Amino acid sequence: MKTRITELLGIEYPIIQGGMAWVAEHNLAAAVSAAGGLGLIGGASASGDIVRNEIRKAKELTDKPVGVNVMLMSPYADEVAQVVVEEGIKVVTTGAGNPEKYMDLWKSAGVKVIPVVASVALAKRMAKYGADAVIAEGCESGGHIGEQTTMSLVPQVVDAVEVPVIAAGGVADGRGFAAAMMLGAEAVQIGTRFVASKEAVVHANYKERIIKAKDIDSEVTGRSYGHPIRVLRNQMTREYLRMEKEGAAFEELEHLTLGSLRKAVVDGDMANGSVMAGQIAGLIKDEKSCEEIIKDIMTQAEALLKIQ
Ligand code: TUI
Repeated sequence: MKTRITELLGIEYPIIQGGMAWVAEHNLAAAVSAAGGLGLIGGASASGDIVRNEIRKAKELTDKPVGVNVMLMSPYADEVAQVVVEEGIKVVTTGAGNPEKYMDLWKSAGVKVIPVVASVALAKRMAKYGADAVIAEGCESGGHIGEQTTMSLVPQVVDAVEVPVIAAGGVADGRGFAAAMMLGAEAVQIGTRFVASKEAVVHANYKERIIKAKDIDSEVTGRSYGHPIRVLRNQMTREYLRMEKEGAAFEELEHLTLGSLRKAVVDGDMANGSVMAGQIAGLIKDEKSCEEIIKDIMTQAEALLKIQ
């Protein structure tokens, strides 16, 4: 399937991987790229040197292009922005902020810039500042989210900008992919489905928690502080939401979620960890290789899209 995104990125299938903190490391990124999608290394809150090392390891695993996601709230965002240029990365996605101040640096180095947006206003602004495409990410997604659902955000962004739009949030199979195309998207970004992949270097408990998740198992912490983060419900979220309801100070709660992502991904602590996942976790029933995930999505989507 050819779209402006497959052409722009030189990839076989219009599927890109989310830049998930702690999860999107070199093994996953290389596996998604090798399978014909676009794999990304998640810069998250890692230093420039850590990201540089991840990029180099990914390049040892695949000749296909691998991108980097720059998490703009990271204290290391400036150095990671520089590292991607030094390492010859050709595609950058950004999240959790406005990447305007890096646009000149990246564009002049020939880097394709694809910001995640959660509103039409930011999509328009990014297109004006030279973004090559935008990712319209609905609040079904895991992690840091906006307010709009994928279903309403994607067509509104498609109508507002000329650049191609990638849909994110709530896509884990060919039906979701086909629906995104019907909304006018030219690719999808997939996160949660790739967490439960064979190649994801994530604690087995995390994958199992996603596979066992029901539709209603996710919760949003931090809404009242303007820091909404979608995670699967556990002891930590119950405590967090109780304290949030009682009006606890943001600083008091922040430590509950920030360091706790590592607890979930690395230690497999499903009680105290921050188990970030999208609402579509309930649809995911098994661990598959990235290649199987991508092939299954494309086979199912192509059959559906031919019917109409
Ligand atoms: O970035 C994400 N998802 C994430 S990042 C993350 S790690 C983290 N660590 C510390 C603090 C916060 C997060 C876990 N999950 N998705 C992309 C995304 N970006 N979703 C929503 C947005 C967004 C929201 C508002 C982008 C821009 C924006 O407004 C910026 C502006 O200035 O208008």
